[in-house]
Amino acid sequence: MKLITGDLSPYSAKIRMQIYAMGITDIEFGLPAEFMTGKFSKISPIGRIPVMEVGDTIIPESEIIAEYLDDIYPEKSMVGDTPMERAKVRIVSRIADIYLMNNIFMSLSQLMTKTPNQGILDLLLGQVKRGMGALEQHIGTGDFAVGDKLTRADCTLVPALWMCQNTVPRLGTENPILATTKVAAYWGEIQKNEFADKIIEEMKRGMKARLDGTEAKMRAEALEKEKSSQP
Ligand SMILES: N[C@@H](CCC(=O)N[C@@H](CS)C(=O)NCC(=O)O)C(=O)O
Repeated sequence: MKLITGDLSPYSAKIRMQIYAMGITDIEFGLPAEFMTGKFSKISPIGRIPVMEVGDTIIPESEIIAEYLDDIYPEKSMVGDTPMERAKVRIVSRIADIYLMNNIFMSLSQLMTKTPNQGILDLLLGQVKRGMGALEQHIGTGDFAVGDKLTRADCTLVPALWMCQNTVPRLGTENPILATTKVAAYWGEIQKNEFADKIIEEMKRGMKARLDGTEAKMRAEALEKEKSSQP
């Protein structure tokens, strides 16, 4: 199996954290040139990472990949032990994916425009704050997001909260974690977890590559290679 993944991609980081925590060691990681040249929909019609390649089949969407890993390694499954625990894990994971990460991601597009649209930012970051409020109600009070052990809820939340902390202030809005109590306590604690720490370091590496121009250079090289290979 091969995971198409990027260091800074929070949806990819979520799957990497699950793979590390489940102790799966035979999945290859990579990012094809097509992702950098804007042609990734040739590989996966949705055009986004992560994607899991299993033989000739591709599985897009982080939540589907997460479920697939749990299904093929049921003895290591990270979705919880009882129907109620599984429901709670899925709720937290869904809040992180849909209400936090998706809105943050869309708002980041405004950083790439010369004149950011404040209306768009207000709408999307308002939704992030609302999602954070919901998370504050649903998250547990122990060291983990749900129950007393690491689950997929943590794998989704760690990259989502890292994105909240490290990108939302760049959009002119206070880090929404600061307005919470339970989420803030959880965030302080979960960063000590070895698998959380590992993906946070990878995301930092991705952020550095974005900011210092390494990523742009790789994209330019990939585009150049594509151009020179055309007849
Ligand atoms: N719902 C998707 C979202 C994936 C997503 O948005 N990935 C970003 C990187 S974190 C991406 O590939 N963006 C490229 C694009 O939008 O063209 C999932 O859960 O996997």
